[in-house]
Amino acid sequence: MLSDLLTRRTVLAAFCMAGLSLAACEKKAEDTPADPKAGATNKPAPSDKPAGTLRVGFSQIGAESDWRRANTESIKGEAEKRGIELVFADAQQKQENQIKAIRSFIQQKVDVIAFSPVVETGWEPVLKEVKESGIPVILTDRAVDVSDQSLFVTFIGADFVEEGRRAANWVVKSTGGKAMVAELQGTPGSAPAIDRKKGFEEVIKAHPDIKIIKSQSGEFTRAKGKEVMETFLKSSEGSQINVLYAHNDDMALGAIQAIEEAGKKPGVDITIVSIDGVRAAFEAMVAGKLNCTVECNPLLGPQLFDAVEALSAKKSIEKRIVTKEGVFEQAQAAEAIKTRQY
Ligand code: GYE
Repeated sequence: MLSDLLTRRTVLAAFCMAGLSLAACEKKAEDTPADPKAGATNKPAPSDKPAGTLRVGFSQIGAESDWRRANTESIKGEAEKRGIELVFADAQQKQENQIKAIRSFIQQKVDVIAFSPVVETGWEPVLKEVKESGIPVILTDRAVDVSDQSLFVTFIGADFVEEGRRAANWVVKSTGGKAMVAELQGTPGSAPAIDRKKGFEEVIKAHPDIKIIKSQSGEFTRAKGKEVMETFLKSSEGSQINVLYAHNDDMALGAIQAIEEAGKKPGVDITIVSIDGVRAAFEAMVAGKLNCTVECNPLLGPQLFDAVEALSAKKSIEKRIVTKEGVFEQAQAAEAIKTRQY
């Protein structure tokens, strides 16, 4: 329809006036689709997205946990709701796949590149390439360790050190400051594994009777959490473990199975605290098998696309956007589960 075409052009003009980068506007102009029904003579569009539609490349880590799946759904759902075209790539836990995806987003000339970095280090070269292309980068969920902070516009996500502190404070409170702790760490080299360990250790330093006697990565998955907990329990210190600190709920849920198979009562013989606050963790708390979960909100879609839209409108955005989270104990689980969104 001619009116459609005019609307698209108006949107395009408004979009360009709003101050998106010149390159982006040129691309939008070039992408203005021909409308065969209106008998338009413009060249066929290289992409079938309507002019003015924002296109965002997003590189996701994978689907290792319930948290991650909720995060992916939030991002996909929010893009769809706002009419933003999302080019989504799943890296299957590999940094090299994320780097490839980011390079392909540069080639596709997306308007914004967003990603959740699997590990903290090793991003400088590819982020420099993105900077040269003029495409802004938004980090979601996990941070990167780079010396040049201009390589990304903002980092949206939780404060993982604080989550680790919260888990430790809960252990101090519930054990009276005396515990033999087994720790299941997240993906080696990832921001949440590094920071959740750091925050936890920072708090227990003041409590000499709380000791971490076992600590290993369970890679944020249920299967690995179960496997590593089995080896903890079978080790010579296995019978001393009376607290489990898992860097995410999925590993705690796997460990619960291992504890049961070893003939012990999770939540009773071994007190368990984990991080995320996914539905299955609340169910385990209602069943008395998990004692506490420290919330980490995966529903980052709205904040991500608020930032994308603010960028395209040349509005200034904060360098660090922190998500708000709580701590939930068994006694609150039955009530809280009713309103959980993930
Ligand atoms: O805690 C874990 C996931 O980066 C916060 O990654 C995220 C973590 C989350 O796999 O379940």
